[in-house]
Amino acid sequence: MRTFKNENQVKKISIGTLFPTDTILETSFIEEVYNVEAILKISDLKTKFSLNFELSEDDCIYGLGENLRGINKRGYQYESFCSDESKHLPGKTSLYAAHNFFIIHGKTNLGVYIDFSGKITYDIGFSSTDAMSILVAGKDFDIYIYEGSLNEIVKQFRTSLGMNYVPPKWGFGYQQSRWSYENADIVNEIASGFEVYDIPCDAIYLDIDYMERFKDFTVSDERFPHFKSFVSHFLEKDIKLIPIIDAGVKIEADYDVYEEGIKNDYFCTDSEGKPFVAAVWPGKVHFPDFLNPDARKWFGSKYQFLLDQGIKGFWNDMNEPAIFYSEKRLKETFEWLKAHENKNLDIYSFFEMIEKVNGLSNAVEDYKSLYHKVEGEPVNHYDVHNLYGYNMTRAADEGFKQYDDNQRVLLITRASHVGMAKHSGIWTGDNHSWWEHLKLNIQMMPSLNMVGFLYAGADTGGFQDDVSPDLMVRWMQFSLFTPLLRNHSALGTKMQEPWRFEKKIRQQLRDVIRLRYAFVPYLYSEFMKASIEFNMMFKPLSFEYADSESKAIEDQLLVGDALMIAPVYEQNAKGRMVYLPEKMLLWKASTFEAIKADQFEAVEAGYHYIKADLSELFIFIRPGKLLPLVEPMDRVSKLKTNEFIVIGYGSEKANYALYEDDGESFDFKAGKYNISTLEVDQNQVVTSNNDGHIIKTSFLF
Ligand code: MIG
Repeated sequence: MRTFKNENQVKKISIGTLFPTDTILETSFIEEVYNVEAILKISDLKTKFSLNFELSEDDCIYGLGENLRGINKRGYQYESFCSDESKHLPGKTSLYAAHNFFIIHGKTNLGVYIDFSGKITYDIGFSSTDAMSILVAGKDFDIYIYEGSLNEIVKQFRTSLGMNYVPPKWGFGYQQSRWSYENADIVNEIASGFEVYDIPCDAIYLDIDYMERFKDFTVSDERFPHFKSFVSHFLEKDIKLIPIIDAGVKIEADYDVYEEGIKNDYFCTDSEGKPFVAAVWPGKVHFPDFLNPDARKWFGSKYQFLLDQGIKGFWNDMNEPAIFYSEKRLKETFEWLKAHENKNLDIYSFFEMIEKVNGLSNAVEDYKSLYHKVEGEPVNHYDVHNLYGYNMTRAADEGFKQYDDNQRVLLITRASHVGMAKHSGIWTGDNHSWWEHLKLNIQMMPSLNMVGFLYAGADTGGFQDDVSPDLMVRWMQFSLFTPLLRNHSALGTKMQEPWRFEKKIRQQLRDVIRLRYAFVPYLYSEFMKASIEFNMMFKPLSFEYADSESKAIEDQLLVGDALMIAPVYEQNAKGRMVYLPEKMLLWKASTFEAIKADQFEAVEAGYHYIKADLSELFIFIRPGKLLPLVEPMDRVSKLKTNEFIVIGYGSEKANYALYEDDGESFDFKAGKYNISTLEVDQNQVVTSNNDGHIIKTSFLF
C-alpha cells in the first residue's frame, strides 16, 4: 500500500516488485552516492528486510518527523508504528506518527524515504555506535534516495509530496483549549476571561463533551442548546470554536452515522467479515474503514453537519486508532479473572493479571484481527496500520473541499504518516507539563518540517500534570514562534488559561501572547514562503551554517529567514549559553510596548551566556535581515498589516520579503499573492515595491 507519488526524477529502489536481484544491484548505488561503504543487506527475504548503513564518527541523522529525543537521532532506537502514547518517556520509541524520512548528514548527504505502511524499526547507532540498521516488517515497500545539500534533499522530497496544508490566517492566532470546556456556560466564561484580562485569542476548542454521548457529528442539546446561534455569537466576536472528532463511531440504534455505516459496509471488520467491535469513549464502537474510498467520502461529508453551523476548524483525535479494549479480548480477560477469583495470587499470577488488564488497550493483537477492504480484498490492519489516521484526515479535508473548494478550514490531527501533510496540520499529542517536553517540542519542529508538517505545535504548557507558572511562561515564549499556538491541558490537571496564574505571571503571559500577534505577519509570511518553496520554516543551524559547532547544536533553531532562537527550557535558569555561528543582533523582547534602542546589542560569533529573567525572551536577527512587526491586536483579523515597526541588522541596509494573501482562500495556489520588499537604509525608509506599506518606526543596527 503506497502513499507516495514519485513525480520527481528521484532514484527509487522498488523492493516489492524488483526483489530480490535488483535490490542487490541497488546496493552498489547507495555505496556510490554515500561513498562511506553504506551497505544494504537483505535478511529473511520472506517477511522483512533489514537495511544497514555504516556511520562515520561525525555523521548526524536528521528526520523521523514526530518522534522522541534530539534533533540528531543518533544513539537510540525508534519505531514507526502510530501509537496512542500518552507518556512520551525517554525510553519510548514511537509517538503518534510514522514519518519514514531521514537524512544522513556526513561527508556527503543522503536522504532516504521508505514508503511503507506497516512497522519499521530503526537502530541508529544504538546496538553499535557506528552502524544504523533498519528493519522493515514486510516486503511491499519502496525506497527513495535523495542527494544534494540538506536543504536540497528536503526540497526534492517535499516537492514529490506536493504542497503542504495551509490553514486560514487566523490559525496563527492564540488558541485556547482544555479537556474540557464542557458546556456553553463554561465556554462563555473562557471567552470573557480573555476579554476581562485583555488577552488576544482567536479560537476556543471543544473537547469530547460537546457531543451527545461522545457520538461524532452530534451536539449535546443539554450542554450546548441552540448550538448554531451559540457558534454565530462567537463568530460575531471573531472567535472560532473548534470541535474534536474521534475515529470510533458509537454503536447505537437510530444513530444515523452508525446506521449508515452498517448499511453500506463502511466499517472495518474482524476475520469473519463482521464489523469489528472495539471500545473508546462512547463504549463500543466500530471503526470506519478509511481505506475504502466510499467510506472516506461518506465520513468526510459528515463534517458538513458542523460546517453548516458555522464551525471553521476541527481536530481529529484517537485515529492511530486508539483502542481502550476489544470485545473479544475483554471477554478473555474477564474469563481469566473469574478463573483466578479464588486463587492465591502470587508474584507470577498477580503480575499476569496486571499485565492482562493493562494490555487491553492498543494491543497489537487487536490490530492484527482488524480488517480493511481494499478493492474488494481484505487487508489486515496491522500491515497498513500507519495509514489509518492519515486517511481519516484525508477524508475530512476532501469533505471540506467538497463543501467549499475555496475556503481554508483549520484542521489538526493526532496520528499521521508522510503524505498526510497536504491534508492537515498536527499537534504532537499528550505531552506533560515537564521541562523535558518543552525541550522535545523545540527539537521536534525541524523534523516535522522535513516531512511537510509546517502547521504544527505542541500542547503549550503541557497536557498532563500540573504546570508550574515558570514553565507556562517559558513554554509560551517558545510557542510564540510555532504556527500552531495552542494552550491545551487534561482533565483533572491545574487550569492553565493565562489568567489562572498570579498577577505577575498573568501579565508575562499576556505580554508574550501580545508579542505573538506582533509577529504574526512575519510568521505567516515565513510559513507561506516555506510552503510554496518546499522549504523548512524551522531549521537546525547546520542547514544554513557549515561549521562543525553548528552541527552539534541541539537546542537552537533558525525560524524563517531572519531569526535564530535559543529558548530557555530549564527551570530557575536566569539565561543560557548560546552559540552564534556568526555575528548577530540580540533583541531582548519582553513586551511589545518596551521596544527601544537599548534592548539591542550586536553579539560576536562564538559562545555567550545570555541572561534572561523569566519575563525576558530573546531572539537573534541575522545579518542583512529585517524583522517586521505590527502593533498587537486581540484578533489576527484586526492586525494593521500595512504599518510596520522594523528591526534590521546591517551596516548599510537590511530587507525583508513580505508574503501576503487573502488569508482564507486557496487563490494563492493560482499565484494570487503578493511579495513586497521592505527595506531600510540607515534609518531612512527605502521601500522598493512597497505596495502601500508604511514603516512607522525602524531600528537599524
Ligand atoms: O485519551 O479527548 O490527545 O488532546 O484532550 C484522551 C480527550 C483522548 C486525547 C487527545 C487530547 C484530548 C483527549 N484525547
